[in-house]
Amino acid sequence: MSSGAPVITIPLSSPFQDQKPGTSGLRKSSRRFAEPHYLESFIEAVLRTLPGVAGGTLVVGGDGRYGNQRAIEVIARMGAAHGLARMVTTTGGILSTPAASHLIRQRQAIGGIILSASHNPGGPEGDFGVKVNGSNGGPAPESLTSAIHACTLTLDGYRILEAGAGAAGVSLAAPGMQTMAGLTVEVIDGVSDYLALMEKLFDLDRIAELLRSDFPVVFDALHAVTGPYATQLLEQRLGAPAGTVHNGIPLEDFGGGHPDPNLTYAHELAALLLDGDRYAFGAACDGDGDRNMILGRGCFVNPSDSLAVLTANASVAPAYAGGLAGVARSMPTSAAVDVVAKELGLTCFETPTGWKFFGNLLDAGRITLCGEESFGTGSDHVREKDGLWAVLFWLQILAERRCSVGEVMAGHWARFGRHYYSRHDYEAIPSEAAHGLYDRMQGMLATLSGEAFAGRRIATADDFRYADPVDGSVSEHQGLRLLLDDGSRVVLRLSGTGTQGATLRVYLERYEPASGQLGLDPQAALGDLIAAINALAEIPARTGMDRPTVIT
Ligand code: VG1
Ligand code: CO
Repeated sequence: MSSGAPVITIPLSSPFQDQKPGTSGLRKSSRRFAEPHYLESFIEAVLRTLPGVAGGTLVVGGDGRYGNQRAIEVIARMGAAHGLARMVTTTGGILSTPAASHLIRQRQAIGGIILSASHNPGGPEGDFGVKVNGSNGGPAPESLTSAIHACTLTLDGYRILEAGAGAAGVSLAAPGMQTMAGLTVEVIDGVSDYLALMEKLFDLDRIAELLRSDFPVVFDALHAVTGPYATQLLEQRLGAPAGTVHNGIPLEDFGGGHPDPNLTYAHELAALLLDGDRYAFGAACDGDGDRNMILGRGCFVNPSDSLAVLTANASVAPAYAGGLAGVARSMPTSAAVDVVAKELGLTCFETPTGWKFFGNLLDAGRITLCGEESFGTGSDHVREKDGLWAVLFWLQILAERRCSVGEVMAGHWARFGRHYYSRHDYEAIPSEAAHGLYDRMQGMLATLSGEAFAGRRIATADDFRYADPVDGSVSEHQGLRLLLDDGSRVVLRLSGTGTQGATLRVYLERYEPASGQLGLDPQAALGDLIAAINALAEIPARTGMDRPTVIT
């Protein structure tokens, strides 16, 4: 440490072990984070493991949830004790995940710490989280998270600048420079750099023209991080009327809501678009701003379809007019984008769930667009999924095509065929029941090939394994797949992001060619697959639930 200000080393009575290897951060209840030394222990492991901390620059911010500002203060004091040279943070500590990714890249930082539990509820009774990103701006790769995990197992103490020493604390009230012993704390406006990036990628003037025509839009920030971004972007830059952004003030408990943009948790927005006719376009993002939900009048865009539509229409956005290097989707995401990629002569990669698996492909220039079925879409402009980027991309397409969202979808299916798709989530089931169900299915896989299933035959039953085409690293056990002989699929996974019990995800998919029936209700179109997997995996009996908690 350069300054000689008092650093205290606090010994830990029991080493901190509560971190799963392979997860890009730590997501637990706020109560857990309030336990003495809990947050500090994890930050210690991060600061000991992340390369370049001494003398480096670190980006820190979060989605505004309860605990955000305290964590920024702790990271500053611990960063100072570890010889960090500069911490870049934002007014109010508000920084969306994609904006953080951009900032890390722009500032050539050693990485970032994003304080968020993403789409999980916040507040003293909700969840808190600490995500670690690397110097490419993306979620820490498995090699780094495993090293952080290993470090948490051997911690004997942590180093922190004594409160009151070197600085009274970090003030996040306004942009400016502060120092804390040898550490420079730079507080910036977290929104403007991100807006400048969007300005480069899209023709915002053209979108503004669309919004000035008879095209009313609504955006629900769910009282989470995108409020300030969306207000500046939609209402100030693009000229949408004041009030276009609903729930635009970030609150520590998200107003008691669940900041997850899906039909269940963003039901107010869904009702505006699906039951009313006031708006032509609606969108929402999650707690930390990396997810998006797109709605048209009477029309919900399935996220897997959204990735396919963006790929098929990429040339309307200036940033992608020159063509795409390739595309990627996570394994449980529907193959809608595969069909588009094939037609356009693009390579389409299939990765495990989680944005970190796109990182190498993006860094190597092998892909330009990528996405997940879980409302995540993004491109090589940052190394995270990006909710508002997806909203702008859709508006760019609509500004060019001058038609409704429903017409875009109908036109897409008429050209490429339709992948009927649904995800059924069984949330907060007792861990033993979930693992019992999953382990049983895993054990049965070898016997399932060739068996009859929902009037088809199972062509392949396997546990998805991914070999990274860039660095050759292998990730095993990424989800159970039943691939049927007509191209339909059922996939089972256990969530890695829940904090209560376990969450079982069942992914269902069936392809209907362009000449077939394109206007069915997805639940009806997938009815036989749903019944078959419920029976085979004994889902109702083993979960004790006769229907999923969330259906997408
Ligand atoms: C979920 C989604 C996954 C996504 C992850 C992080 O994981 O299914 O696609 O990458 O959340 O998203 P899981 O393991 O619960 O299925 V976020 O918005 O928390 O950064
Ligand atoms: Co998120």
